[in-house]
Amino acid sequence: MVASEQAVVTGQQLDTLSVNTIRTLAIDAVQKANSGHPGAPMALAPVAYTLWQEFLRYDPEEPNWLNRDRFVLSNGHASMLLYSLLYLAGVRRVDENGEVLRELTMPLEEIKRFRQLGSRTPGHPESHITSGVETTTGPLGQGVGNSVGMAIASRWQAANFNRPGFEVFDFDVYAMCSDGDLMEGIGGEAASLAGHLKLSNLCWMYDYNHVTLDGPASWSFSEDVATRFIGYGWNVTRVADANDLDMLARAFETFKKTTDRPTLIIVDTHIGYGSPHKQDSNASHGEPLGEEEVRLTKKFYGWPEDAKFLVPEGVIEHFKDGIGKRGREARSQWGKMFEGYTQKYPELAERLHRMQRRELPEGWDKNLPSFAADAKGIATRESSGKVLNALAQNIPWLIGGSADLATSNKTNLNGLGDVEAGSYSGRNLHFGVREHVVGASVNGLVVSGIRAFGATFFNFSDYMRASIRLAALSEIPSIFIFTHDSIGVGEDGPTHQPIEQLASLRAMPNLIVLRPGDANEAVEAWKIIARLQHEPVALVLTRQALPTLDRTKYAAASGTTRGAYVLADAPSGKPEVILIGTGSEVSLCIDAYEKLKSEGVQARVVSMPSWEIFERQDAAYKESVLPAAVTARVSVEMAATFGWERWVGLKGRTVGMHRFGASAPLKDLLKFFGFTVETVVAEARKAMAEK
Ligand SMILES: Cc1ncc(C[n+]2csc(CCOP(=O)(O)OP(=O)(O)O)c2C)c(N)n1
Ligand SMILES: [Mg+2]
Repeated sequence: MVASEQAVVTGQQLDTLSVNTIRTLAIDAVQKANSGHPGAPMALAPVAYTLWQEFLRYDPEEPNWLNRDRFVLSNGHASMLLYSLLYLAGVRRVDENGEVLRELTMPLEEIKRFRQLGSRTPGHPESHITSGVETTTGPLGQGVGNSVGMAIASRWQAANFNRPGFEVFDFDVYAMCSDGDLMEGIGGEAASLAGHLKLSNLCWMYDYNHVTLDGPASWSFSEDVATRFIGYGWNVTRVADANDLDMLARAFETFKKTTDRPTLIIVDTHIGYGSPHKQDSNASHGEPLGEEEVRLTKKFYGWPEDAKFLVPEGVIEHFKDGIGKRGREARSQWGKMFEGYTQKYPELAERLHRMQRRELPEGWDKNLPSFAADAKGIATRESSGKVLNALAQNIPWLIGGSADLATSNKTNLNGLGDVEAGSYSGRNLHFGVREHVVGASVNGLVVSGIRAFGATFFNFSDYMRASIRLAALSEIPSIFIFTHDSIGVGEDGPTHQPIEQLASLRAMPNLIVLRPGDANEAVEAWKIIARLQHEPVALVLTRQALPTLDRTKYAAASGTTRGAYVLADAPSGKPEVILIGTGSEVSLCIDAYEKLKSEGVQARVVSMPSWEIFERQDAAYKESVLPAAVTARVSVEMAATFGWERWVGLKGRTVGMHRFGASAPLKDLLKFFGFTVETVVAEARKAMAEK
């Protein structure tokens, strides 16, 4: 009796000690960096602690485990919370090849280097920098958006890989979030979609602290969040005191028991108004506490006031006995089951192996279409749709959907079923008119091993941009398909006609932008996309038909793989002028070229479906396509000309868009905006005259 009472007391003390270690590590790291947010990690420490220590099925020794529960810190400004957990739980580092190393992903030294150059503790969690970080967060709302994709991934993988007696996938997804995450529109889209899909494996923990950066949340946020989420079809539960570990545990148990809806746990926290002994002040919110405040706060926690980065004896062992032991047991049990699975279903196991390594299956490129020359031609959205369908036959984990435009985007995977509430095995996702969460959930699917794509009109890529950017930053191969790529849209008018989107996406580091010029370039584009492992792609396609070029007359479409290639050359091989086109303007360049040729001008046409890929080619190849000596160059693209100086040079000319478009039949727009053979020929002559 006495002994067990003793044990209870010790257990509670260790709980408190562990929670306060998370808090003080965050305080010290933020103070040392003199930058960052200590408030949220301090307040959320007990929530994260309870989750990790008691519930999260996660083996710190095997952070790659396929069926691990996922933890997403959507309020990425609380990064120190995650870094402290990774350190205290002893999570191992995983290298770029997916090998688990002996080394820890988060040694204490890295916490001491919080927010410093080259550290594994950047201001906001970055998954490609710090293994154990499941997804990059910081832009509020993106993490909760990712969590929906991850929860879909769990369900989809379960539906496709589990077999009787072999529960390979049943992982849960937990996302911590703040007022900002729920104020953001994307948070609403994500919650709406998750509720619709009845993702009962998804749990959000909302830090209801009544405060944002500028001041009390009440200045700008007064809706009843609980009622809103109930309206979305969520299960909503509340923990009135974040420090009540029993109540927190009960909330997580409620989540585990709920089988028909996602769960929102609203956790009342108060610390955000300042340090705990100074509840009326907002001064320190979102900023380091300051030395004096650090001292007082530590005193409040019963911590040695002068200790820095103190990890009391027993805390790390306590984590080992908690999440460590539970995680190891769960994973090793799973491992035994998976051995049997591998024996019985070697093909499925092999599939999972490849998915995890972002490899392609054997024969991934068989039966891809090729297109015969045809003057009338076919829109690249159509040709792309055909290639996508062929690839989907070969790559069983290629799945995706559109923001309610699949019929227009030609992204339906015919005959391959749908993902619906309660039935998750299909290959077509129906995102609804929710572009923001298309982007974020595609990223969540991709970090879960699925090759996912999302689609909409190119003009609305703006809505997805924040997610595209995170895919690029975190080096994941998300696929974004955009059709209706220019004023070629015609009658729908300027609200639907992209102008600056090409330039703006080309400005984004590590994003591949591909704008194929005809059906066969679209095939080549998809071959490039399929092989990407560390870069997302924006595939930019037309609504209107484009001629399918005669490749016996002009160069092969395989030149696409080099980003730009000589499609038609001057008969002498020594061009006086170079016309550079992308997408729908390639055939216009060809027509202008034929005209110039008939007039005795030595012209060359360069098709340039991807600036980024061309940039990477060696100098000799680039020189062979765009010889430095030929300064008479004309770019032709139905988009903002911003950036084309790079390729046409100071003496070059650009044919492009200098204003928003207009609502009219395409043939009138082409004439009005000067996308005609006459204009291109005239510009070519001007360029030649200037040299
Ligand atoms: C999309 C986006 N907008 C703005 C910010 C800058 N920012 C960081 S935290 C924050 C708000 C903080 O309030 P809350 O979300 O309630 O988090 P708390 O401070 O309570 O932890 C803002 C506006 C951001 N990170 N992401
Ligand atoms: Mg807040």
